[in-house]
Parts: sequence; C-alpha cells; structure tokens
Amino acid sequence: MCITRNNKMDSDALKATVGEAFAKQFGRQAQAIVTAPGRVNLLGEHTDYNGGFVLPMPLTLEICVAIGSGLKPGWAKLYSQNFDTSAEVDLAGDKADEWTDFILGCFKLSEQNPDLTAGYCIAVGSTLPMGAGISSSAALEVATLRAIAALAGVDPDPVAIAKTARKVENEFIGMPCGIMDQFASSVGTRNMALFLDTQSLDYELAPLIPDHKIITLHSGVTHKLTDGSYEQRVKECNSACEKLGIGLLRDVGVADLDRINAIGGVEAKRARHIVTDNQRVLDGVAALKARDAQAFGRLMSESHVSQKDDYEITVEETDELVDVAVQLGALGARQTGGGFGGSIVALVKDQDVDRWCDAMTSRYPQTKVLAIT
Ligand code: GAF
Repeated sequence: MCITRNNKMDSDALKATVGEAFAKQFGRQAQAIVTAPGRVNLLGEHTDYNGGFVLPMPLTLEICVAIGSGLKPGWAKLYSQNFDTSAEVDLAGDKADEWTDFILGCFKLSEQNPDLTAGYCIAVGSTLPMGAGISSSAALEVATLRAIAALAGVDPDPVAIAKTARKVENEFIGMPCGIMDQFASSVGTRNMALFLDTQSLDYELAPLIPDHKIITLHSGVTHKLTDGSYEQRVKECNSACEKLGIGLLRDVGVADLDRINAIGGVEAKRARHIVTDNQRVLDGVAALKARDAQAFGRLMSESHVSQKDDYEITVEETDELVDVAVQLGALGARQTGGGFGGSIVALVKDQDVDRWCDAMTSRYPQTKVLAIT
C-alpha cells in the first residue's frame, strides 16, 4: 500500500518540534518561527537564467527556522535539528562553504537590514531532504529571510523575498542560478502549478489536472550543482546568445530553430533545449487549463528527452527511472530540478497511484516517494 509516502509532519507540527529544539538548545523561547517549502518543477528546466518560462509547484516538504535574540553580540548561534549540529557564525565574516552560509548571506542581504552587531539564536529543522533536487537551499533562504522579517515585526512582500533569496545565491554563495526556486518557495501556493515568466516576473497559478497526481520520486542519486556543470551550462547559453546576436535565449523561440541549429556545436543543443522547453511550459499551461492529462504527460516526457539529449543534465539512473515510470503507467515523467541526479516527477492517474508507487519502489529500492500532490 502507498499510504505513508507523503511526509505526515505538517507545518504546525514541524514548527512545534523546531520551537522545542530552540528552547532546549538556547534556554529561551524563540521570538518567531516560520517555514518555507521546497518545490518540484513540472516543466521548463534551466530556462530561468535565460529569461524564460517555468512551471514549478511548492511541496508540503518544508524548512523551518526559529529565531530569537542571542547573547553574543555580532554572532549568530545556529542549531540544525536534523543533523544535531551547532555552529557559531561571525555576522561580520565571510562565507565558509558550510550550510551556515545560506543563513549568513540572508543576514547580510536582507532588506530589513538586521543589526549585525546584535546577537541571534537560530534553530533549523526540515522535512525537506537535501540533494533531492527539490530546492532545500532556496527554502532555507526564504525561511531565513521570513524569520528575519518576522523578528523585525515586518510582513514582507513575497516577491521581494524571492528576489533577495536569489541575490543571496548569486552574490553571496556564488551560484549563478535563476529565480525559479526562490519564487516557487516564496510566492507559490500549495497544490497549484506556478506559471512564471522569469523575465517580467509576471505569474499565474494554474490548477492541477483533476483525478491525477503529480508524484515526486527521489532517484537515490544525490544531486549536486557545485561541481561546475551548472555554471558550464550558463556559460554555454551565453555563448549561444553571442553566436545568435541576442541578449537572452528568451529572445528566440521555436520559430527560430533553423537559425539555432545553424550555429552548430554545443551551443545549438543548449539553445534548442531552452527554446523547446519554454514552448513546453506554454503548451503545458494550456494543457492544464484544458485538463488534458495526456498532453501534459507527453510534454513532461519530451522535456526529459530534451534534458537528456540537448542539455545533457540527466544521469543513467534518472533516464531509466523515467522510462520505467511510463512503462508502469505514468502518463509522462521527467527528471526535475537542476539535474545530474535528484528526483523525477511523474503524472499518474489517481487510480494507479498506489500500484505505481509500489512497483517503482520495489523495483528500485534506492528510490523514495517524496510527495504525491
Ligand atoms: C536549480 C537552480 F537553482 C534554478 O534556478 C534552476 O535553474 C534549476 O536548477 C533548473 O531549472 O534548481
């Protein structure tokens, strides 16, 4: 049976356990406790730093941050409940290539301009696995920025939070990502797909298809974007733009495919993925509105092939899982997120969900169903 696959801990329960951990660790009550979700992306991969379209959806898996004042001026005392680890961070210091960098970056770049000469205590807990390609770092940034705002008594603008969280990644962490993950975490609504134009930041919520579920399945291969492959893709897209004489790959579309193919080399492949995945987002939104599960599933599977052949960000394990997912009855499936492992996402009819989950996880014991939405 497929009954315990979704994480049972909801936001309130997570907040309660992180609040307790905070009190135990720091001997005082937290002054604010907030959460932020991870996301699964349905269509439009690596399109965000090209000014394109994306279609992510927030998950019920979240990161929780509890915050309060501290005793050591100029320092944040941190505690990770999941890893039972403590750290002390100098708020005047630089990044240390640790998980604490995400929090430090938020303190430095938050629009609330927190007093960096004051002391802070922070406890972090999570139902969101790391390395699963479902945006644990964006969720940590959004939760930390929300916590800093809550401590200042401010109700922050979700779009501003998303922009600052991306800035933390780009300017403090040094990761040249787009805004999809931070936007989905800060602005998205549960159980709704978020159609975002990453250039204008115009967005629209689109309902999921009735009688079907979006299943997020961790492949068991840890996704890591720190080995330079992500930066490499960004550079290749920039190089494609130079060859095409345009500012952003957003400025070309499927009508320009002949021109794109003519530039040749790796740039043509990367650009082809971006323009076709942009188009798949537009077609996917239309399919959601028409409640056309067959069409949506087909777009998901086509997107996987494009990620595999043109963007070259899939791994053997996710390629196999996607193939088998469809053989076992999914209407479509694709690797989701930054790539090189992580999770796949599949569209499955309600009536097939239990059988499909059981078949996938018994055939591939290293996989785990993370969410059924
Ligand atoms: C990662 C990045 F952080 C996002 O901005 C996006 O580019 C994604 O990979 C790929 O679509 O999650």
